Amino acid sequence: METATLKISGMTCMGCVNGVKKVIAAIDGVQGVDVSLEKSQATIVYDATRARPAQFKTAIEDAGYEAA
Ligand SMILES: [Cu+2]
Repeated sequence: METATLKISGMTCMGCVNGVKKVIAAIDGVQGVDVSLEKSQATIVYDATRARPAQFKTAIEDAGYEAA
């Protein structure tokens, strides 16, 4: 398993956090996701043979936030 950390901007409440969690968790190969509103950060544990960090960024952006 690999761990990716992404900085997310645009999250303002727990609804945003849950929305981000949901889109990340829906990606094939994602084992676990933790999103911190305080740190504006997502920590994602994933299977590198099935998912790529670029997909996380795209999913977050599609959900309406900025990811880096
Ligand atoms: Cu919100």
